[in-house]
Amino acid sequence: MLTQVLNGLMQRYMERVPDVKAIIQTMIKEGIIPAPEAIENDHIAFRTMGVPQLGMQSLEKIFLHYGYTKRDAYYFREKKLDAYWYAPPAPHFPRIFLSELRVQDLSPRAQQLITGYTDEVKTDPVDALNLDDAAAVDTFLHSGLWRLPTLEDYKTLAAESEYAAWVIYNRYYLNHFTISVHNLPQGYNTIADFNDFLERSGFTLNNAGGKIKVSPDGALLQSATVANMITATFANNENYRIAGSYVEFAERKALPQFAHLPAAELKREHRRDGFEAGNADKIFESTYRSQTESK
Ligand code: OOG
Ligand code: NI
Repeated sequence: MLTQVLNGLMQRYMERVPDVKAIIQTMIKEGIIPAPEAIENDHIAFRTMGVPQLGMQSLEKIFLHYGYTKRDAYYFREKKLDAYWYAPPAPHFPRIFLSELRVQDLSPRAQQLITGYTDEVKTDPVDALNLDDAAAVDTFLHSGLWRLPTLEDYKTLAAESEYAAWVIYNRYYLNHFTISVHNLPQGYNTIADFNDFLERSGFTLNNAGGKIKVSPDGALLQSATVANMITATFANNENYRIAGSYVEFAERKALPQFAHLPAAELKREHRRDGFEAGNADKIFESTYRSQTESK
């Protein structure tokens, strides 16, 4: 079942990203929510390497199998990324945001470094999975895919693409989950108010392009924490602190034709859906050194 796959992802993510539990605990202490289950997960996100046997075309098969629908495409020229979002089979499931490194756009040296790892995966690994077996899917999403990178390769990649370095080590670990703020109590139900609460509570927000990322239509507002650092063990047992994952926050306003509805009647289908390239471009930087080093 989809629920089992999502729970497995969330469990590992919570173990790796201290901010997740800390934010949830602080929300409960502040009386914003009664229990963790009250959090509405707007979306989750993964990063992938754009090589023929992997990338979005491979990972998306899992979620298409569980009833997700592929929606809009996004392109990030500067960061050399492509992305899609996927609508869930029912509104209580999170949306999914998948992105992919345009490996062919990198320097020959970086391409060679990446394929030196990804070539270990000979054929699309998702094709070998029994997708009905949620336990197998869960195990797959937390398997290494390729050998542990060397620290030197990680650093070489990071100098050219921070996204590439993140994926070569973190692979399919959940990149973030997203707390939906618009249904929270007054005082916390806008991104501006929620950011104030987070900063007051000691969390550090990504400030790339400003702490609040706003879509041109003004209806999708997002913010994110700066990624938590993890002690990564590279090949030859070398340890180094690198960016792990982060937490995102989203406020979706009612679409103009539903703006007259009382707040209590607003359902997911009445609100701004999808994503926004301009917002996403800055949110990616939550794992970039420009953000993690200013923390
Ligand atoms: C994804 C960044 C974009 C959004 O909601 O637009 C994003 C990432 O950092 O991999 O999450
Ligand atoms: Ni996101």
